Amino acid sequence: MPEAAVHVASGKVRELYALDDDRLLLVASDRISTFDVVLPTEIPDKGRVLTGLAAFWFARTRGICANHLLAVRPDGRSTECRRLEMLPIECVVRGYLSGSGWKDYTATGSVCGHMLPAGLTESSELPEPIFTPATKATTGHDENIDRDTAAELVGPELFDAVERASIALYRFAAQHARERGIVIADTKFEFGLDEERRLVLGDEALTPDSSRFWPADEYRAGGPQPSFDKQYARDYCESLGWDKTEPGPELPDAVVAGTHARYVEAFERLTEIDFDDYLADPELVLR
Ligand code: PZK
Repeated sequence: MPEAAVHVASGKVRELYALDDDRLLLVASDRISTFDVVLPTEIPDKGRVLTGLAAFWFARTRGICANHLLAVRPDGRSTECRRLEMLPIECVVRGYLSGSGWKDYTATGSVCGHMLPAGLTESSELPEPIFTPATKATTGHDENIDRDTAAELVGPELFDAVERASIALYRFAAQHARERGIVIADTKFEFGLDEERRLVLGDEALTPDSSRFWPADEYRAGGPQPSFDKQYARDYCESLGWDKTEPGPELPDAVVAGTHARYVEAFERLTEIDFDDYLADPELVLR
């Protein structure tokens, strides 16, 4: 529990506290959501896996873009961050056609103003990764917006900067992951400005909660892909005939164990660090 930290916000599976005027504490819980519903059963270590992975990427992408990470706490699930003035757009990069990108493509042949080649199928790899900003919906789902709308929200020069940074971050991570058997189909970044109005990457980045991770050995365009981390939970929920409204179902022990193993596997493949070593010394991911 954070000492003398004031709770400032709750996400679906994370909490945000203020440490002082300049610093925030981001705490990742072990809660898991499927079909946008938080389940009553936790996945042990999930918050530590996501925190460690995000910190790993922050440490390795500082040369591409500055980020808000100041420290990883010994609990392995909390990070101290610089407080930023967050931009009002979600910075999504897509390397593959899935989710709302696939939906928009089937309806219009383009995604957020990017004209795409004809004949792509669901989960197709795109010729180049595309930047597809979205609004931050306070309730319900984020909505894709076109480039002009995004540029109006943040200004044209910041729009250019976040697009370039987002694409560069995605390219770096997607190549790193692909070499280790994981497809990062798409990902969402959130940026802010520091006191000098420099662009800084915030939030959590390049985790399975902020991205679509697919097992590369099962990748085949032409339909939906299994989720690297959440597929056991989704399959179990589907098998119940659950209507995907609150409350979600409890997960049986075998599904919890399988899901836990997949999170740990993603961590170990991407970081090349033994997860038990991370638990013993979380700062390992920063070296
Ligand atoms: C910030 N969120 C979303 C995340 C929540 C809510 N470095 C920063 N500076 C200022 N604000 C934020 C950040 C970051 N990151 C992020 N809201 C504000 C969020 C996690 C849990 F409840």
